[in-house]
Amino acid sequence: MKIVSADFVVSAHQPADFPRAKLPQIAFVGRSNVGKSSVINCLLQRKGLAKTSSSPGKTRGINFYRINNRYFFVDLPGYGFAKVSQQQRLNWRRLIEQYLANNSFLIGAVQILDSRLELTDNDLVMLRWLRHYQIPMIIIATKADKLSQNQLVSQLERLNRALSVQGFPEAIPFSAKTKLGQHQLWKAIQRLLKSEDNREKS
Ligand SMILES: Nc1nc2c(ncn2[C@@H]2O[C@H](COP(=O)(O)OP(=O)(O)OP(=O)(O)O)[C@@H](O)[C@H]2O)c(=O)[nH]1
Ligand SMILES: [Mg+2]
Repeated sequence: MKIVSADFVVSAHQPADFPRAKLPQIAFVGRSNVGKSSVINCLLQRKGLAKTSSSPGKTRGINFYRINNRYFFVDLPGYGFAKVSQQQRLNWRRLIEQYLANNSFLIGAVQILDSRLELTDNDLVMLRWLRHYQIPMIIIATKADKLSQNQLVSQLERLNRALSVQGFPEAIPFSAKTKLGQHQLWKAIQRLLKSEDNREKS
């Protein structure tokens, strides 16, 4: 995909902040610090567009990026960060549900997992939300560069087994550092965008 433009639009803290442009949206979800912003920067080949940080909980609002004036990439705040108050957790939950529910522009979500870790309860809650709202999902297992080839193979097997037991699709191995999986992920995203184009035409 040729990226002609990629612009930060807004960091939404309430539904009134969501952009009104009638463009399809692809959301990026995952636990805090898993590498969501890095995946977006990697796909767009823009180093600092989505803010990344080694301290978790960096992305607090829902950040919208307009790509080629045709669609949005949407960076959701991460879940599972221990050092937040009960109130912040509730706010997070409400904002995400308000975003996911009845959003006809949301044509798909990229669920990001850490290739080194097991599927967490929070990951499962998120995946079930996506399924509940019938949002097509792409799953990736990032930070693959932190594993040896053998470790990656066995970790992926474990993750994919846990995912398939719950009826979810397999994870694409990914690394924002080495760009492993970048083309496969773009292809999957383009498939979603294309099916949206076809739906609009019909
Ligand atoms: N080695 C390696 N490090 C990565 C990769 N992806 C992200 N990181 C690092 O992991 C840390 C967190 O990355 P972010 O992209 O900020 O993660 P995030 O999910 O957006 O974090 P929050 O917005 O805080 O929830 C940063 O230090 C990144 O440099 C990867 O594929 N490989
Ligand atoms: Mg982030």
